[in-house]
Amino acid sequence: MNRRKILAAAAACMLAASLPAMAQNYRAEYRLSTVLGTAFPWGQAGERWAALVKEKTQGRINIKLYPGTSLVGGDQTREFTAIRQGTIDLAIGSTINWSPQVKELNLFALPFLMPDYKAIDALTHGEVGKELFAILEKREVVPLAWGENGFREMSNSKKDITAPADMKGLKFRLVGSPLFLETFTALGANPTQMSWADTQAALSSGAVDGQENPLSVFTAAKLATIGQKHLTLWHYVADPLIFVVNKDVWASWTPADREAVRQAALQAGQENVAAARKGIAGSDNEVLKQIEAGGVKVTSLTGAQRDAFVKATRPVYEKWARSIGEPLVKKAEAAIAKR
Ligand code: X2X
Repeated sequence: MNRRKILAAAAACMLAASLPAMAQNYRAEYRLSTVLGTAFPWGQAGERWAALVKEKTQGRINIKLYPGTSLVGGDQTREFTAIRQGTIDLAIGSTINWSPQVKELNLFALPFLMPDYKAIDALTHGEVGKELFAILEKREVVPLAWGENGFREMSNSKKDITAPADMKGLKFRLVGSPLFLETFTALGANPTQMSWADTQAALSSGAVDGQENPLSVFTAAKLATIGQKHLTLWHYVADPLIFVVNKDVWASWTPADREAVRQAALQAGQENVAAARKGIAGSDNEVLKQIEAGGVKVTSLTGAQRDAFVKATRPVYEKWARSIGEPLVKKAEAAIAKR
């Protein structure tokens, strides 16, 4: 080796030694899974999380967004398993899609548990949220922050729905655990499980008559243009989103970088909740106006009409409360009563 080469090698050694030891194991890219893309608040949250992480880690952690749950071929109910197995490094996932593997996440899908946004917040920001994060940790993923998909409203191509009897025989596309199928069956409908990837085609062709999703999804996916002209605001369930990292990936980062990823998730999560509620919550009903302008008949339920849906689904609620765990459900009910 000549003198120049020796000096260059020594300089390279010094540079390597000056980097945090772990940084040498960092990958060029980390894969972030979401169901919805950047036309939706959910996908935007993924983009934002990635950008904030890049900024806060000075580019040491480079995250690429894979929307459409493409890392599991669009099969969103397999996402949680793929995070555990390491096919997915990070995810922003709906409680619905992970509920087949984490039964406690069915909590948010108990029909009519959460009457309003304060009720969602009372769970995610309180003891219940902490307990659910502890459960996820035991399942070997690292939960960092809450986001929101939203209250799921029901639409269909056939008729206005104000009572369970109106749902009789209508084919609804649903996703998630059997709790959803049981809820719609109890209401007299004809539900079928299908991933989001297949839903728009099934609605277009008339293979199914209806679906249930938050209004932000209804508008961004332009469901009114594929025949979904009847919308019932019943707020029967809401799905929060959870920001997580695979446990081994998390362990491979320096403590300072982990903290940066956590802070980025908290910030992106907060912005995501605001975006998911924009034009929908409180006095701001811009989104509803837009939907009506698109020729959709929007039906709000009276208290008595809503009670009929609550009553019809109560046996499903009680059955699933046992499966989720009575103490957790009681804790959630108490937090909501106190909100
Ligand atoms: O598939 C759906 O309905 C969606 C996009 O809302 C979820 O991933 C739960």
